[in-house]
Amino acid sequence: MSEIVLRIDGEVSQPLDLTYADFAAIPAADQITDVSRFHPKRQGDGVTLESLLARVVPKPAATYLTLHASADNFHASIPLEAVRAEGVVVYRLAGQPLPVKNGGPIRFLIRNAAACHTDELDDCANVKFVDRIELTAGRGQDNRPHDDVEHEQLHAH
Ligand SMILES: Nc1nc2c(c(=O)[nH]1)N[C@H]1C(S)=C(S)[C@@H](COP(=O)(O)O)O[C@H]1N2
Ligand SMILES: [Mo]
Repeated sequence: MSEIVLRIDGEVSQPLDLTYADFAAIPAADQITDVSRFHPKRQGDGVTLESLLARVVPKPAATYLTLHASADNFHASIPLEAVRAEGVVVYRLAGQPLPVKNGGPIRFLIRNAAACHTDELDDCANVKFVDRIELTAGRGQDNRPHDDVEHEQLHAH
């Protein structure tokens, strides 16, 4: 529980490393319990993206939020203003760290994600196993599938 599970860096005033205990200590007003209320097929508790951004203080140059999952080399980069109020960082399930089978230890979720590859804020940007959130000046690394064929190949893994 003292292991760093997420780093937030890039175009920020104050980079931040977070452990499970750090997430659990975030004030109740910023906690989002039971994400299945808005994503029926996903489970767990999280915190608002906004509460984490308030701590790192994005620089004016930061225009994209780039999500990195080094576990499987998956990346998504989405416009910061569009995702600011919609992002949830899921870290816990039933009082324990979010299991890998649920996309843990950290999973990003967009409250009202669009269908896959129909929008920048799509279901494909709900990155599992996120270990780094990088604020970038312009679009950063992004290898989300572009079409149905690529998408099926990814889901076949
Ligand atoms: N790390 C990682 N996150 C990922 C993916 C992936 O392959 N690796 N697939 C994305 C895609 S294309 C979709 S549609 C959703 C699927 O989420 P689910 O497994 O909860 O249904 O996760 C997204 N997050
Ligand atoms: Mo997807």
